[in-house]
Amino acid sequence: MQKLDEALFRNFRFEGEFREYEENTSGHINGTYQLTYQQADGSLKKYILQKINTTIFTKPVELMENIDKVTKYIRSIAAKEGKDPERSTLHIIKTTSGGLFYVDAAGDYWRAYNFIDGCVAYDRVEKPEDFYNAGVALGIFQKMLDCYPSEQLVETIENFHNTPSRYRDFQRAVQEDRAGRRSTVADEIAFFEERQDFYDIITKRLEDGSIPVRVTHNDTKLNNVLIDRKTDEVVCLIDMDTVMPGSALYDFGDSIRFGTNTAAEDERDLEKVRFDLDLYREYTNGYLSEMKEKLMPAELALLPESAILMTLECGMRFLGDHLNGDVYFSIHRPGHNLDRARTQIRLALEMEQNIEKMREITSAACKSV
Ligand code: ADP
Ligand code: GN1
Ligand code: MG
Repeated sequence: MQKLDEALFRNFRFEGEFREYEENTSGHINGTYQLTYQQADGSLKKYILQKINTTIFTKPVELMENIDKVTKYIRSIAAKEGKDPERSTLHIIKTTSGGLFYVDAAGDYWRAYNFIDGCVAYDRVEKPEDFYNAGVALGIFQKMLDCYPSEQLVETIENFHNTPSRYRDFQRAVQEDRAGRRSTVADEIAFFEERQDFYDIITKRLEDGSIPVRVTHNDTKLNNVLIDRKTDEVVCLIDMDTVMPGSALYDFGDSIRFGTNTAAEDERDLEKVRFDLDLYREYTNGYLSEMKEKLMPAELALLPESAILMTLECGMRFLGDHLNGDVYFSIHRPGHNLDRARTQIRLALEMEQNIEKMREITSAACKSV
């Protein structure tokens, strides 16, 4: 863990006296720290401080402008709907000079948010109702941003969910074999090669206009969803670095990828990794209770396939990173990215076997009131 200097914190408009900080290691990309400040009345107030991973997010200025625009917009809608704007989305804590981020002497970019208290971001579904509620929350999020002009947002990572482009990156990783691991993962590589004709199911429809470009979150896994510890209500979606123009199917598919897994994303015992069809039903019912009138028939028809696609895409990204020598996703043990890739393979296989049932569930959710 990087040791932080209190002097860094003084660059932000945090209220009170600094008391302590701790690291949160659940994300794979940014450095996340939870800071505690004591207020004059003795109460404690928390903040989130993050070091933006600028190797991955090469446009941190535009990224922060995106987040500023979208979070302000969500807060204004929440206020109109009588909801608490401060719990409806992230709120950037400005730097002492009024900026959206602080650049330190080493050139690292730091940003801060309000800490949304009393919440938990689960790494696995614990109660099916939570997953239903997460589906509702994604629907509300997409609906709120439905009228937001997507051209005002910068693509923070180009081709982020362009699966054919991800597959080309994967093929390059296989070819270059930078970490010398290719021969040990031949079966896993073959798995992704065998499915290459499937990878353009969303991009080709975005290109020919048969499905629309919307403002989407693009990283909707459950640990980017805050759930109230006491009421179990979904409070909001966090981790807004990839909010940009995309397809609603990316968000739905990625939520299913992560949440329907009966085990952790990095589980080593693959016997524990199953695709839970009941959880697919929960999320689909929740999501479509908000979005079924908004989505076009061509989008509704692709919901089950989008789950398989996002699982395959994530799997090839993990395996590609394993082949590249673990340069993208944070790892906490040797072979971590390979373990993650294997869970995605297992899940995608089970989804493929259940595709008809997934279609039935999706059609039923479209018909129900
Ligand atoms: P990464 O991009 O690395 O995934 P996240 O922005 O998702 O980073 O943050 C990592 C974790 O920190 C989240 O899963 C959540 O547990 C916690 N977290 C982040 N922002 C907040 C916030 N504003 N309030 C409460 N918890 C937060
Ligand atoms: C990363 O940032 P985090 O941990 O929420 C990744 C997602 C992957 C996910 C897999 C910017 O998400 O695309 O689906 O890991 N984010 C980025 O767990 O690459
Ligand atoms: Mg995250």
